[in-house]
This record gives sequence, structure tokens and C-alpha cells, in this order.
Amino acid sequence: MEIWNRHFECMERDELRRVQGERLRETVERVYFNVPYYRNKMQEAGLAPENIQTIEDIVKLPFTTKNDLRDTYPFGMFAVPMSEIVRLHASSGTTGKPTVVGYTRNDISTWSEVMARTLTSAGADRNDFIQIAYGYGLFTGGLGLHYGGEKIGASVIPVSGGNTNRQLQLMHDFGTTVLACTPSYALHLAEAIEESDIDINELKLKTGVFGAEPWTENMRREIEHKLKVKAIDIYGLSEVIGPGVAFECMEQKGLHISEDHFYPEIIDPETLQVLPEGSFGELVFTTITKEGLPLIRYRTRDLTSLNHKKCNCGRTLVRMDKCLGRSDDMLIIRGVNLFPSQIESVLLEMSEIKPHYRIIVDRVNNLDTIELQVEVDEEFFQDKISQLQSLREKLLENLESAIGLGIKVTLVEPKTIERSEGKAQRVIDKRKF
Ligand code: DLL
Repeated sequence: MEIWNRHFECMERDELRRVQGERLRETVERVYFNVPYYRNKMQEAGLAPENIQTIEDIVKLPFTTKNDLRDTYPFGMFAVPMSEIVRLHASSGTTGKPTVVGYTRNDISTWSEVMARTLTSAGADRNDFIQIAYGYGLFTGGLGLHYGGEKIGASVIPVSGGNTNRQLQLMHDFGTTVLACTPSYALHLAEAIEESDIDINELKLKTGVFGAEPWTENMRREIEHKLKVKAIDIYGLSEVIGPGVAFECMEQKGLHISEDHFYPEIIDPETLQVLPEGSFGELVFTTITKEGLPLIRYRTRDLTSLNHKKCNCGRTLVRMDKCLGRSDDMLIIRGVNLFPSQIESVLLEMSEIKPHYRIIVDRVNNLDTIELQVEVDEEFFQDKISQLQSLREKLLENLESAIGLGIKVTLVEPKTIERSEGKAQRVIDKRKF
């Protein structure tokens, strides 16, 4: 399998740490002298740039959070004058103002580089047709994939998200080989193909690069089976750069982080201490080459662990485990911690059920309630009421044994739960805190 940048992707770890230290030192200097917000924070912590010499010194630095970006909205944490910024993106966020990110020309080139690594790692090259069904616009998905696709010389089809019929037509007529979109939209496209006149075997699809939301191994199997592709997980966040932060290789055993650009740590979200290698916790990134919006120890809220073992693909870049939840996605129901992905995993193990679901959380008489609405397979839905009843009971049992919590289950008719064209919104939390 090809590797886009063998020098950095397969670098000896000692050498990589030396590079990381050097780049960290430069970044700290840059933020100290150009971003008053960071200078103040460092001074408060009694730190000057010369206190940061090697990558080990990173633990001395204060953390950055999304709130820091909100407090300095829109451009307060940029480290260059606006005349150097050639692109702005923003992530909408569920509440309040968006988080704004700015790129210099060099940042765009770094982004294209890490996306070229991502696509090459998924097996794509200049002979591929990449259909980009991530949204174009302020969201980083569309343009991130776009620049990477062009960099590797593939034929890029910038269709953006939505308009499912046209997606299928282009996929068929242009001979798309690589599909890029969220896993929930991939599933929707797969079902739309089943219902169309197109025979899946006529399509040339071979790979999917799916990300921007959590998805379980069971969901991967479902998509691979239905779309007849190898489904590769790609991870990123706007604040750090967008997609391209981490990517799976053909081994599908964790996502390689482009750590020559983004230095990862795992911390305990309560104590903020760095956890020993292999521990599960909150992922934190320091960007060590970015110019427009460098971030020091940015708390992602994403929960995962890091694996430093060398991968069979030959890359030495550390791997993060598939990320199945964020600390702020975690529901606490009557004291039990629950991630939506745990429910998804159970659903995908039952063939009578479709992985289209919605979780509704509420509080009635001071007690948390949780309802799962899930679609039943078309054929099964025609069956007798008694059969549906026993299906419901089976599902309840499986859920209870997997998550240790009684959940109200409502089986709904096929195709009644809204399909997502971008990031799926699966939880509706009506509780008022
Ligand atoms: O979602 C960037 C992206 C675009 C990644 C296209 C991959 C593909 P944001 O909108 O800022 O950026 O959302 C970032 O989405 O902190 C995670 O919680 C979640 N996320 C992104 N990729 C994955 C993934 C883009 N592969 C937030 N698995 C992140 C799980 C993911 N969660």
C-alpha cells in the first residue's frame, strides 16, 4: 500500500519527538508574542517561552477550551494579521456563537498535505474518482476532502451533501470509486441505491472515507456490506484543522494521527492529569505547525486512547482508538452513564431492526426517562402484532443486558425517522438543567 509522506509517516519515534519539540518551541514563541490571550495565560502560570524546550515540557502549558475561543470571538486568538488569513471556516455548535477558525496560505497547504495522507492511506490515488458528499461551506468537511483529493491528483466530484438522487446518478454515470461523506449519510445512500433501478454491482465504488461523527464497528460492517466498499474512518475537528487530523489505514485498527503537525495527549477530564500510555480519557491536541490559529493543549472533549505500537502498514504515527463518544454526548440517566453508540451497537446486532433511531431523554416528576424510537425492517413490520411485541421484548432484553438500564422502546414504521445528510442528530434531550 502506498504511503503519501514516508519521511514523516514512518519516522523513527525518537527523531519524531525531536521534531515535535522543535516545532512546539516555535509555536509557543509565536503565540506568546502574537496572541495576548496566550501571553496572559502563560504569565499567570509563571511561564516564559524559554521554559518550553522539549516536547516533554508541554505538560507545563495551560489548556485551551472551546470557551476560550468563544470569549475571543471571532478572531481574538488568531496569531497573524488578518491580511495573512486566506480562509475562514466555522463550526456551528449547538448553542451560542460559532467557533471561527482561520487559515494562512501555509495552513491550507498543511491541510492539503494531511488530507493527501488520509486519502492515500484509504487506498486512493490519481486514478480515482472521489465523490465528496460532505457539505461544502463553513463546515470543513467538503473543502478539506476537496484539497486533499486534488493534491493526490484524483478526479474530484464536488457534489456536496444532500440531493440523494443526484448523488446516485453521478456515482453511476461518472464511475465514482471513492465516496466521502458521514457514515449516517453513507447508510442512507446505500438504502437509496437498494430502492433505485441501480444495481449495486454496476457501481465502481471501492472505498468510503467516512467521519465527522461517531460510528460503531457494527455500523462499519453494515455499510461495507451494503455499499460493497472498504469503509475507512477519518477524524478531525475544525479547531485543529478540519478532517485530516487522524485517519485509518487498510488495517482498520485505529486512526493514525499526523503527529508531526498535531501533538496528542490523553488526560483525565476531572483531574486534568496526563494519563499513562494506553489509558482511556479525553483527547487533547497542540497544533505544532499552524500559523493562523495555533492551539495549545486544546481539549477536544472526545474520548479515546492512544496506541504507540508500530502498525502493520509501516506507519509509526501513533494510533487513536475509534472515537465512540464525547464527554458532552454522554447521557447520565438515573446515574448510569450511557453513550448513544452503545445503543447503536445493540441495534445493529438484530437483523429485524434498522439502524435508524432516535433517543429521547426527558425528566418526569424529577426522574429521568429515556425512550428509544427505532425502525423495524420493512418485511418484519408486516408481521402480526404479537411478533412485533416479542421483537420489542427481545430488544429490551438485549439493551438491558448491554447497558444495565431499562429503556422505553417504541418500534416505528420503516422510513419514519428523518435521514441525515450530514452529521446525524440522534439524541433529543428535553431535560432542563
Ligand atoms: O467534523 C471535521 C471532519 C469532517 C472530520 C469530515 C471528518 C470528516 P467539526 O464539525 O468541528 O469537524 O466536528 C468535530 O466531530 O470533535 C468529534 O466529536 C466528531 N468527529 C469527527 N470525526 C469523527 C470520527 C469535523 N471519525 C467533532 N469519529 C469532533 C467520531 C468524530 N467522531
